[in-house]
Order: sequence, then structure tokens, then C-alpha cells
Amino acid sequence: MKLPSIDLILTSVADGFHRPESRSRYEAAAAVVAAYGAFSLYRYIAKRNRRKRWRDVPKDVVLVHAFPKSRFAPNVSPFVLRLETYLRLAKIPYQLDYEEPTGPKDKSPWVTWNGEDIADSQIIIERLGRHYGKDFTSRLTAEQQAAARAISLMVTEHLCWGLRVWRYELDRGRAVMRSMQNVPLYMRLGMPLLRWRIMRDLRVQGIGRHSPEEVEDMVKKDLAAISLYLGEKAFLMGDEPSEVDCTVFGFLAQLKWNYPGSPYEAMLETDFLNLSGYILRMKEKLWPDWDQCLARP
Ligand SMILES: N[C@@H](CCC(=O)N[C@@H](CS)C(=O)NCC(=O)O)C(=O)O
Repeated sequence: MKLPSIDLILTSVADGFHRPESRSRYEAAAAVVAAYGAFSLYRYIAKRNRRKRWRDVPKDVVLVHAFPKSRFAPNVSPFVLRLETYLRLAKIPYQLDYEEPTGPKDKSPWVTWNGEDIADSQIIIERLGRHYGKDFTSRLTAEQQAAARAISLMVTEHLCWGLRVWRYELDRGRAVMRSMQNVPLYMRLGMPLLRWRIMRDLRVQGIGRHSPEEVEDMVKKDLAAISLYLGEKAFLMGDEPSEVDCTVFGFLAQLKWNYPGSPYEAMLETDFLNLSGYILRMKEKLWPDWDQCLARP
């Protein structure tokens, strides 16, 4: 198909604009384009200014970009909580930024570390672990390492989806919005869009096609597996926590504090008491300042 020349297009646009009945429509369109341009410029300048501020973060301090703080646990994102818990376990100093929660992979968390941006909690943990000699998993037996990987992936790639069904489909994002502090306006307005995207992802992943009862059963079986593996041990791999504990804690802490009224909150108190004790143990060991972390900034 032959496209009309750009001159022809511009001439007809100009002609149309000079017709009085079309003018208001063109004016409205111009106003939208101008507003969008001004908004983009504003975002660009704000981003540049944030970058300048981030340069003041001392060398070797990890700047974690995250969703806003939660009132009941330090973060509503299990992946942010996982990463923060690991940084504490590894004694790597970090600071938090709530202004730009999603980064190069459009997900949270991501970090800026010595001028470099790194996205994805797993990749960040592996990278920092190698750099600082804080790869706790490598100190486990080969069998434990295999179990740690299997549990970690069950939690981040299966349990996680089941929990999203409750948070975004059944609860419609209400508990998560209530528990975040100082939620910026754009995020409040953007919640329906985020929900729509997550519901679409749930269907693509497949879990969103099951009934709520079927999903609840799947989540319960994942929790049962973790509970059985933990048994009477203090931490999943023995007396000391390792990366897999940070992952599991990041998710179970959500159930304990950020899933009010869900069947999973109840399960921790009825079916999986050892998990309840485990959550508190992790909190005591790695989050002695938990209450301060909940305080408003
Ligand atoms: N594989 C990623 C997953 C991160 C993730 O899914 N983060 C969620 C928050 S818990 C997110 O950014 N959601 C926003 C979205 O999907 O737009 C990681 O380990 O960091």
C-alpha cells in the first residue's frame, strides 16, 4: 500500500485546523500532547535529580529501590523483604529509596550499587554474595544446596502466584493498599491498572484459571512442604539461616502481617505452628529494629 507523502498529510492537517468546526478538536488534541510533553519533561528532570542524589550514597552501600514501607512489616513486597533480610544476614550496609520502586526490568526490587543498577532479587543476592564472600548456600552440603534451590523456586515461582490470587483477585488489592505508608498519588490511581496487569499475568501463568478453593489447596500444600522440611530445626538448613531462609521469610512474613483475614494467615496459627515460630525467630535474629522500620519516615 502506497503511503501519502508527509507534505500531503501536513497540508490536510493544516486545512482541517483552519475549518472552524474542527478547531476545538485540534485544540483539545494539542492540549493533550502538550500536557503529555510537560509530564514527560517533568519525569525526566525528576529522574535526573534523583540520580544526582543517589551519587551521595557512600561507596559499597547498596541503595535498594522499593515500594513504600508497610505499617505491619517493613515492606509489602516479599521480594524486597527477601533482599533486605539477605543484606542483614550478610551484614552488607544498605539504604532504601521509595521514589523509584521499579527499575531496569520494570519490577521491584532493584538496586544501585557503586554506580551500577542491578535488577532482580535473586541476581542481586548472587552478585553481592560472590563479591563480598557472603554466599551462605555454598557452605551447605550438596544435598542441602539442591533442597535450598527447590524450596526457593517453589516459593518464588509457585507459592508467590497463589498468594497473588488472594492479594489482587480475591482481596482486590485492599489489604496491600491499606498497609503501605505514604502511598504516592500516582500509585493510588495506578492500582486498578496494576491489578488488571496482575490478573492478566495470573491467567497467562495459569494459576488464575483455577477456582479459589483449588488455589488455596495448592498454597496449603506448599506451606505444608516447608513446614515438614523445617520440622524441629531452628532454620531450614540447620542452626543458622542461609539465603533460602531469607526467601521463605520474605513470603511468610507477608502471610503473618500483610494478609489480614486470609485463609493463609489463619493456617499459620492452626496448621503450621512451627512456621509461625520460625517467622518470629527470623525476625528476632535479623530484624531487631523491626518496630523502628515500621515507623513513619
Ligand atoms: N524475579 C523478581 C520478581 C520481582 C517482582 O515480581 N516484584 C513485584 C513486587 S513483589 C513487582 O515488581 N510487581 C510490579 C509489577 O509486576 O508491575 C525478583 O526476584 O526480584
